[in-house]
Amino acid sequence: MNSILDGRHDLKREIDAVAEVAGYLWTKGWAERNGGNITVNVTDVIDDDIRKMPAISAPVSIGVELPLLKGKYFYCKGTNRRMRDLARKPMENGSIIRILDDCSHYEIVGDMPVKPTSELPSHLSVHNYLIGKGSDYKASVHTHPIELIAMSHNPKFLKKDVLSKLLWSMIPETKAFCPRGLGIVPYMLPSSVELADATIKALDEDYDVVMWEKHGVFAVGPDVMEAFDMIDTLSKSAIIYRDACSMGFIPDGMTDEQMREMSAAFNLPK
Ligand code: 2HA
Ligand code: ZN
Repeated sequence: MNSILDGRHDLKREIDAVAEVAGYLWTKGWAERNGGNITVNVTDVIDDDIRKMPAISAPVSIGVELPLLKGKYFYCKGTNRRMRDLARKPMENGSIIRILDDCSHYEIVGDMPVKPTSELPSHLSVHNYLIGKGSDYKASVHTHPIELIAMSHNPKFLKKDVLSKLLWSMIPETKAFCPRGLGIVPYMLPSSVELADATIKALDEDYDVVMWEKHGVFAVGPDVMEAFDMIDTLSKSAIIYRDACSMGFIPDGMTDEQMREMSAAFNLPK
C-alpha cells in the first residue's frame, strides 16, 4: 500500500520517532490498552504535494476554534488505538490531519481514515498555545507512568514544587534534564475542557511536564523524543524514591547546598 511517507524522509523520520516512543511507553508499562496520546506538529516537513492532496475524510469539527492552527498539519494517535500497535504500524494507528481555513475543522490526509484521539481538542489547544508563545516545541505526549501517578495519590506531593524538589534531589540528572520541574494539575475529568485549560495554565507557568493528579503526565518538547526523555527522567527519580522506601528508609535526597551547586554549575533556572 502506498503511504504519504513514501519518499518523504523528513516526515518519515518524525513518524518513526513517534513509533519508537510509543514502543517505549508500552514496554515501560505506562500505556495499558489505549492509554496515552501523542500529537506532533509536522507542518515544517509537509511539502506542496501534500498541501494539494485531497482529503480522505470529510471535515470534522474540532470543537474549538484555534486561530493559529490554520493550514497546519499534525500526526495524531488514533482514538482507541493502542500504543503497542502504533509502535509497529504508526500510519495504521494514527493519521496526518490538516487544519482547515476556518480553524475549527480538520480533515485526514493520510494514510487511512483513522479518527484522531478523543483528546484532540486539548492537544490542539496546547499546540495553538505553543505557537502563540513563539515556542519551537512541536510535540506533546500524554502517558500513565506508574510510579509518578502513585506519588500523585499523596496530597503532600501536590503542593507547588514539592514533588519537583523531591525528584530533582534523587539524582543530579533530573534537574539538569528537567530543569523546569513538574507542574501539578488537580484531578479533573479526562478529555474535559477544564483539564485542557488547566494544563495550558501550568505550561504557561513555565513547566514542560505537568502531572495530572491520579491520571498521568502531559509533556511538551521540541520533538517527541525530548518530551519522552523528560518524563523518563522524572520517572527514574520516582523509582529511586520508591525503591529506597521499599528498602525501608526515606531517601535523604541531595542537600540544598548540593542542589544549588548543581544549578550554578550548569546554569539552570530556579
Ligand atoms: O486517550 O489516556 O486520558 C487515552 C488517555 C486519555
Ligand atoms: Zn490518560
